[in-house]
Amino acid sequence: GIVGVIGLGYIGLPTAAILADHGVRTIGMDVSERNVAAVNNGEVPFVEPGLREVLERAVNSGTLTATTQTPTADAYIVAVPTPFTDTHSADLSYIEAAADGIATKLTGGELIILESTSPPGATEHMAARILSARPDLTAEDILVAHCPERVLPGKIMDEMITNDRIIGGLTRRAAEAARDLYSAFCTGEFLLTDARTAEMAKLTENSFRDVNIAFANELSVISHKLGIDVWELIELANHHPRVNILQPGPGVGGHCIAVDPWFIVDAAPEQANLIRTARQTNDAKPEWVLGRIEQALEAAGENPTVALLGLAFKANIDDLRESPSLRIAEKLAQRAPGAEILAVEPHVEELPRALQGFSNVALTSLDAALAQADVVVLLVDHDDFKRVAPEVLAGKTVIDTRGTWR
Ligand code: SAJ
Repeated sequence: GIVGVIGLGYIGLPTAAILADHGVRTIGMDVSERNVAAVNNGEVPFVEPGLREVLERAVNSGTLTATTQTPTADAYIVAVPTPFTDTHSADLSYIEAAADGIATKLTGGELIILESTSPPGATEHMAARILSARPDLTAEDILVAHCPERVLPGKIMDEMITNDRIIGGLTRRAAEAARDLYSAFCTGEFLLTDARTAEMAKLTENSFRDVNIAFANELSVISHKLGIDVWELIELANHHPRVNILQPGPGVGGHCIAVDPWFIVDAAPEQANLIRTARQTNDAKPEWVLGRIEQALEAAGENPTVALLGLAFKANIDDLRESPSLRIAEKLAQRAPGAEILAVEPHVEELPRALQGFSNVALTSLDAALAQADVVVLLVDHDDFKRVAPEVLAGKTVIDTRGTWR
């Protein structure tokens, strides 16, 4: 059968490429004409190691094509964004738009899989929306399941094949049909459950990580106050057989860990206290880092130059979504008009939009920034930055938010 993948972003495109590379006729759909044209040329519109080769192979062999219209297919995989609104609730409008498009194509018997990270109940909502657009169909005529994606950006091409998959069906039959589809390429274990539990499982995984990082970030603030090296502290504590603390940093970014816990808070506001506090702790970390930078700039005298190393939300990727580093750069540009800010981000070619229009900010090479800076702030532990020799930093004020240079 034909698989239609709705949304060709960080998850949908690798999914479509891997399916097609395993011989499944796949049609990818995206609202962006630019992305669709890129994909049809075998080009990846973002950075993900290993994706280009697989995409090229799939496009050249003719098993993958892309279009801006919802395709007619036997199975659909919905991988569209679920951003959150100003009030921290999930914005389901992209899922609804995908459902509306799919509804026009159904003849009965199709499998529809929601992969987008979703608040509890979203899969039922999607199915209800499809059925209300198609009163000629009943719930038994469509197979609907939620299979949350849990691949790690930067390692997507491996993890998509090897990770275990949670498959939550609205019915048992839907879960089994989804399992059959994923078995075309996935070598991990298939864990069948209901849709709500699957939705919550994904949110729980990311909240687990958020809470643990919040613990590390709180420790770093406490350690700074007490004159303790937090990285040594955590390393020592982690020698205990039952302790495994994550790493502090300038805050938590990305489109998942910084977002998903809010869906749990929104679903159970009275009960989700620890999860909310962790989110707030991590969200407050950039402001704490900014305070330290401002102090260093004050001590550096008139018109200081500050190098900000890294704008991405984590190491070795170009993804700027919800990036604490980018937020720090933007706020510093506003608050320190007298300072010269040299931003270094080897994975982007031009200054991100959030930083354009500030006359005190420039995107420069690592070497140029290090040569000129009075204050050096390491925000992202990109491999390029790990190689900086200690002599180059001598005489400068260094704020290492990741413990990379200790
Ligand atoms: N971070 C720290 N300290 C750490 C680990 C991470 O500060 O010890 C920061 C990172 O710098 C980054 C943020 O947390 O700003 C998130 O990075 P990440 O590498 O933890 O996770 P993501 O957002 O790239 O991907 C996560 C993964 N979830 C889990 O590991 C539980 C991934 O498996 C999910 O598929 C993905 O979210 C998603 O799409 O939900």
